[in-house]
Amino acid sequence: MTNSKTDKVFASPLAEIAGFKFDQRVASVFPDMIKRSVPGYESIIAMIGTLAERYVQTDSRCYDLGCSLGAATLSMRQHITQPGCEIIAVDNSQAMIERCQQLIDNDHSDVPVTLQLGNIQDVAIENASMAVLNFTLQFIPVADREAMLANIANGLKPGGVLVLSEKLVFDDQTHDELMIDLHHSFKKGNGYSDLEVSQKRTALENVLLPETLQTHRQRLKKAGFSSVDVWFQCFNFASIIAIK
Ligand code: GEK
Repeated sequence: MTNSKTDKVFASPLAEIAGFKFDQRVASVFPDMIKRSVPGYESIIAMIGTLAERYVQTDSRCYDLGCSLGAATLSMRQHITQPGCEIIAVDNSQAMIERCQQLIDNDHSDVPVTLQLGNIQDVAIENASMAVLNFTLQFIPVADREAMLANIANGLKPGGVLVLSEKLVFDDQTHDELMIDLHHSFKKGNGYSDLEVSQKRTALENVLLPETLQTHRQRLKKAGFSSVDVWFQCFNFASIIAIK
C-alpha cells in the first residue's frame, strides 16, 4: 500500500487544469514526484536528521508542519539522541496522513510520533526544540505567514531551531528566469515532458506562492528568530536555519 508509483499526474493533456490538490492520486506518487521535482530534496531530508541530532533537546517536542508522507519526521526520529522527546506531525490532507501513518508504523525507531490531520496554522507549538516547515509555508496565504512563524518562535525553547525550506523568486528578472529555466531542465532530466512541466506549473499558480530570500529573512527576524540564514540552495529552492 505504501509503495510509491511513478508520477504521471500531469502526463496526459488536460482540457482544464484545476488548482493543485494533495489528494489520493498525488499522495500515491508523492515520493517520486517530490524527488524528481525539487532539486536537493533528498539531501535536505538527510540533513534534517543531522540537525535533529544537534538541536533536539531532552524532554522536548519536535514539529513537522505539512508533513506529507513524513520524510522529515522519519529523518528526525532516526537521529534524535536525547531522551523524553516526541514528534508531532501535521498535514491537512487526509490521503497524506493515512499513508504517512503506515510508513510510521513500519519504522521501528523509539521516539513517539503523533500524526494530526489539520491546518498547521492552528497547531499549538509548545515546549519545542525543533520545528520543520519543509516546502509548506509556500502554500499558506502570504498574509498569514508572519503570525504562523511568530507562533512557532513563541513555542520554541531558547536555542531551538526552525528549518524552513521554500521555493524562491528573485528580484533580478534575468536571474529569476535563469533559475526557472534551470529548474525545468532538472525536471526534464528526471523524465518529465514539456507538457508535464507546463501543466503542473499552471496547476500550482495561485496555490504555491514563492517569495524572495530577503522577504523570508526579514519576516523570520520580525517573528522572533535571532539567527537566520541559508544552509542549502539549488536554483530556486532553498532551506534556511532560523534559531530562536
Ligand atoms: C516533506 N514536508 O516531504 N495545513 C496543513 N498542511 C498543509 C497546509 C495547511 N494549511 N497547506 C499545505 N499543506 C514534506 C513536503 S509538501 C511540498 C511538503 C510540496 C500540506 C500539503 O497537504 C502537503 O502534504 C504539504 O503541505 C506540502 O518533507 O509538495 O511541494
